[in-house]
Amino acid sequence: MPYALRDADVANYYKEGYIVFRQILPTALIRDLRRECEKALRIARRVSGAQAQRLQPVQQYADELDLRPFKDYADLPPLRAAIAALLTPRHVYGHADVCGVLFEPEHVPWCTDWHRDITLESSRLPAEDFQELLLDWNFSNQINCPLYDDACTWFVPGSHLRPQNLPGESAAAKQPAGVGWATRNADATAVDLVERERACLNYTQGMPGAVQLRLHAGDFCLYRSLGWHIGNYVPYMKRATLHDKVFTPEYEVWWRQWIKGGSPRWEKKATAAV
Ligand SMILES: O=C(O)CCC(=O)C(=O)O
Ligand SMILES: [Fe+2]
Repeated sequence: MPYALRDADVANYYKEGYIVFRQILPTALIRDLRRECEKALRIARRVSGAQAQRLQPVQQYADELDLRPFKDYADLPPLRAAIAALLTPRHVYGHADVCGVLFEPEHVPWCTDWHRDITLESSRLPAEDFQELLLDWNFSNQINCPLYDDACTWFVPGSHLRPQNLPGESAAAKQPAGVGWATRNADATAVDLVERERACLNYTQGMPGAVQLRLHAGDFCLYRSLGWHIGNYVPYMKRATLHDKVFTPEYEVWWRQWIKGGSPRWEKKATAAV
């Protein structure tokens, strides 16, 4: 049965910048993915240490993981249909060399900085091109698809439409001591874990207009990652959340050049809807 997507849901995605397809993964697929993600967690901690946030792309570890469930996720008909209905049939997720998994830290709570994944500065684009790109719906559609209940991600609805930050957003994004990416690898014996958890929560909650994305196992959340967002993590809440992107062919070309450090131009006409 196709996933029921109402016009109001589509309109809301454009306005708010995020949407959740509730319980769209079948239980058998969740089970298979959990099994492989258990292995992926061990790999992530081996490769990046106890505080590892992710393993991405999972394809890189094909010799240790069974990638079939990830392929099943990428091919899932109701999911493909829901994305086609929300965006267009040209929007495709589940690229094997992009899809990864987000995990909980082993010992110490931490949060990322409040951030936008791409800004005028990091886009390396002229201001007018960045403006085009910001308003282009093919751009910066990111996925969090949890295999366990997951309330780590917070998002500021509507912020994806604003090229300029509001003064309160810029102020709230400044990290006080002890929170943010830079403090991820704190020594578990040297920090008070409860104080650390509280500091991360206060910082996370301090962003005006932020909402906590409360996701359940098998939900699929799509969000415009050029809007303000954060991940806030505690070691006692298990996390294995597929982390992925939706590409059009044109956006994929742009993104692959940009992520390698290039400065590709953004051609608006090349991305027009068909
Ligand atoms: O953990 C999350 O859900 C968000 C992670 C994130 O925004 C990032 O690593 O850029
Ligand atoms: Fe991010």
